[in-house]
Amino acid sequence: MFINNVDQCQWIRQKIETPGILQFTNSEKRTLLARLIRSTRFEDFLARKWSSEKRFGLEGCEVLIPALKSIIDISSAAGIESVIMGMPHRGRLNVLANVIRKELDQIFCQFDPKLEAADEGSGDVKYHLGMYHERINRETDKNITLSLMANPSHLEAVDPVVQGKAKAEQFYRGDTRGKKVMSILMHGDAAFAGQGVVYETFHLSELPSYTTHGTIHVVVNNQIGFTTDPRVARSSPYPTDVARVVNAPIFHVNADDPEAVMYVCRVAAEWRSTFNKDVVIDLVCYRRFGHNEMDEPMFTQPLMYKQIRRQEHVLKKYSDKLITEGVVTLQEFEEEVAKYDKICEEAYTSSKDEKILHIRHWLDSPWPDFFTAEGEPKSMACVPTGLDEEVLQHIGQTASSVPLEDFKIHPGVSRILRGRADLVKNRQMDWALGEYMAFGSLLKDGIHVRLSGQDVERGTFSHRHHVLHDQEVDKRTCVPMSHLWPDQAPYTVCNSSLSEYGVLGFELGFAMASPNALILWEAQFGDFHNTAQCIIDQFISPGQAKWVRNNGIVLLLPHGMEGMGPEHSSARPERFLQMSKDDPDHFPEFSGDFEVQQLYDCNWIVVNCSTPANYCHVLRRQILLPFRKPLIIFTPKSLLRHPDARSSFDDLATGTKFKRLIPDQGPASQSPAEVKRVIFCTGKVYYELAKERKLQKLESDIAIIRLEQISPFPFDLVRAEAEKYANAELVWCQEEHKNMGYYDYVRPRFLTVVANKRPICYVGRDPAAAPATGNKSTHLNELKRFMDTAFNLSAFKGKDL
Ligand SMILES: Cc1ncc(C[n+]2csc(CCOP(=O)(O)OP(=O)(O)O)c2C)c(N)n1
Ligand SMILES: [Mg+2]
Repeated sequence: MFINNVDQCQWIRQKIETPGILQFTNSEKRTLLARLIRSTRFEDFLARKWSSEKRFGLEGCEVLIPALKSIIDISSAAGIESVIMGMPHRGRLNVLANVIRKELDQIFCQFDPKLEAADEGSGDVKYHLGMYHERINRETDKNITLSLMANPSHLEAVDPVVQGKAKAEQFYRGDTRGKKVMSILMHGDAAFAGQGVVYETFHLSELPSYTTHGTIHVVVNNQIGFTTDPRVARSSPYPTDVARVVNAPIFHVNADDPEAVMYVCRVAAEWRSTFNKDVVIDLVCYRRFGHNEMDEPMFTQPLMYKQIRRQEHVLKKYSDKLITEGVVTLQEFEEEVAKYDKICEEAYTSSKDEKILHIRHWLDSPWPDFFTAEGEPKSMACVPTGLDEEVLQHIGQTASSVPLEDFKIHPGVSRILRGRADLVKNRQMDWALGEYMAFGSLLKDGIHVRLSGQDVERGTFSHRHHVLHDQEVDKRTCVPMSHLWPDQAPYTVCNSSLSEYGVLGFELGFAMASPNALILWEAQFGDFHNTAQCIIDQFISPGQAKWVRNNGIVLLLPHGMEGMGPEHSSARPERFLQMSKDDPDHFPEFSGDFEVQQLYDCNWIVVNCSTPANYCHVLRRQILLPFRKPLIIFTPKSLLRHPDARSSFDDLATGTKFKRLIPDQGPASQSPAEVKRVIFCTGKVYYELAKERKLQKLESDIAIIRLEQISPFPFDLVRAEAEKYANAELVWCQEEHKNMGYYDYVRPRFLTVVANKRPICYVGRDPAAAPATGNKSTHLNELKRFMDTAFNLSAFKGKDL
C-alpha cells in the first residue's frame, strides 16, 4: 500500500488491524460457499463437456466470483444501481454466468461450431463478447444493472473504454459523485504490470471530467511469486509497484482463503464509497492449467506445476472447514452441488434447441429508443442540416462575446472575439465559428456535446477559446457555449491528460452510453493518434462488425503539410482509408438515398472538409443520421485563419446540407466540354491549386473538384463530374507523398467510376519514408514542383498511363 493521506491510512489500519475482524455469520458463510460451488462447478461442467476447447478457465482462482459478488452486494446496499465491468479472458464465461447471470444455454450454445450467426458483421469469439443485464440483487433486494464490456484480445485496452462508459452513465443520471454508477476492472497480473494503458487509465481517475469517483480493480494474480505466463518475461513488476505509481491502496489476499477475500472486498467497496478513490484487490492465486486449457504448463514450469497439482481445491478446503464448524452438513453441501449441476445439465439440453446465434443478445450498451424493436434504424433518411438565420446570428454573437459581467479577458482573446464579431456582422464564418455553429445548434436541440483532448479548451492553434479565463480573478472561467439558451443541453469541453490511448478509449466508451450526444476527441496533432492505434484498430474500425454496436465518436485530426517537419504534418489518412470497407471495384447501386444508404453500409466515415460550413454540416449530420458511425475528420491548421477558407451564412442556411463533393463553380464549369483537365483533390491543397490556376489564367481549361467525403467514396457524384467533363484528363492531386494520403484509396475507385476507360493521373509528392521534410525550402520546392505538374497541360501527354 502506498498512500500519503493520514486519514486514509488510519481508516485502512482500523479495518485491517483491528483484532477479530474476520467474523462472519453462518448465513454469510453459507452464501459464500454457495457462490464458490457455482464458480467451481461451472468450470468443471465446461471442462467435462468441452474438454478440448479453449475457455480460459478460472481454476485456481474460483474465488473471483464470490469476490465480485461481495463487492456488488456492498455497493448495491450503498445505493449503486449500475455496475460497468471490464475484464480479460480468464474467468470471463464464469463471470457472465454467475455474476451477470447471462442465460446458461446462451453461453453453452456459443460452443456449438455448427450454429450460424443471425446478425450482420463478423462476430467475435465467446470470451470477448459483452453483456448487459438488469436483475435483482438477492442480498439487498434492489434492482441493479450489470454490464460487461466487449473487448478485444489486447489486454487492458478495454480499461479506459469502461471508464468512459461509466462516466457517461454517471453524467446522464446527474450522478456527480459516483453514488449510483460504478466500474469494476479486472486484470491479469502480467497485463496489469506491463501494459501502459493501465497507468493511463488510473491517471484519468483524478481528473474532474474523467473521474469515475473510484474504480475497484481486481487482479487475478497467478504469479505466485515465481513466474508469470511462460510467454511473459519474469521481469514484470509485481502489481504492488503499479499501485504505488498510481497512489491507490492495494490489498493482497490469499485466494485460497474465501473469507479473507470476502472481507477485503467489503473493505474495498466501503473504501470506494467513503473516499471515492480507486482501490486494488490482488487475489494471489495459482493457475491450475496452462495459459488456456490446450497449453501444457509442464513444458516450461515442471516443478511449479507438480506443486500446483498437489494443491487441494479451494472448494474442498472451504466446504471441509464449514462442515467441521458445523455450518453446513456434508449432505447439504452435496445437495447444493447437485442442484447447480442439474441447472447446468438442463441448460445444456436446452442449448441444443438454439438454431442460430444472436450477437445482438450480447450487446453491452443497447439504445432501445434509438432503434426499432428489431434493432434497426427508424428511417433511412437524413434531414437537411442547415440552420435558421436567427440561430446563426445568436450563436455568432455568443461566440464573440463574454456572457458574464465584470469578466476581464486577455487582450489577445479580446481581439479574436472582435474578429469574430466582424465576421458575424458580414454573415461570414471562419473555422472556429463553423464549429461553434455546429456545437451550439446541437446543444439547442438537446444534444450533449463533449469535446476532449489535449488543450482543446483553447485549441492547439489558439483559435477556439471555448473557456475564457478572467485575467484578474484566479481560476474564474466562463464557457460562453453554455450560455446560449436557458434550456440547452450541457456542453463539456475538457483538457485531457497527456494520453491518447487512454483518452480516446475513454471517449469511445463515453459515446457508447447514448446516441444523443456528440462526443469528439481531438488529437493535438493528427499523427499522435498512432499511440491510440489499438483503440482505432480494435474498437473503432471493426466495432460494429464484431459486436453489432453503433458508435458515433468523432476524431478531429489536425492534418496538412505546412512545412513544419515530419512530425505534426500527417494524420495518416491512408491508414484510415485502408481500413474502410467500401469495395473499390464495385459501383454500389442503391434503391433509396445513395448518401444515407452508403453511410449505413460503411464501417466509418472519413472526411476532409475545405470550408467551415461543410465542417459544421458534417458534425450536424453525424447526429441527424438515424444510425451512428465513427467519423474521422482531418482538420486544418493554416486554414483556420486563411482568408479564403471562410463560408457565408448562406452556406449554412435552412435547406442546405453537407456537400460530399464540391464541384467547380468557375468558368470551367460553364463550358465543361472545353475543359482539358479536371483536378480532383481534398482539403487544404485546394486553396493552393485555386491560387495557382488563377495566376496561370487556366480557369477555363482546368476544373478543380473537392472531395469532402473521401470514404465512403461518393461514387455517384464523382461519376456525374467525370461525365460532365467528358473530354478532360482526370487528375488526382494531393500534397501528401504518393505512398501516403488518399491516392491508393481513390485510384481504384476512380477507375471503377469510369469503367477503366479513362486513366487517372497522379500529381503530388514522390513516395517517401517520412511524412514530410524537415527543411522548409525543400518543402516549398516540392510544392512548386507538383504545382507545375498540375498546371502543365502536356505533363501526361504521350505517357503510358
Ligand atoms: C496487448 C497484448 N499483448 C499480448 C497478448 C497475448 N497474451 C494473451 S494472455 C497473455 C498472458 C497474460 O498474463 P496475465 O495478465 O497474468 O493473465 P493470466 O492469463 O495469467 O490470467 C498474453 C501475453 C495480449 N492478449 N494482449
Ligand atoms: Mg497471470
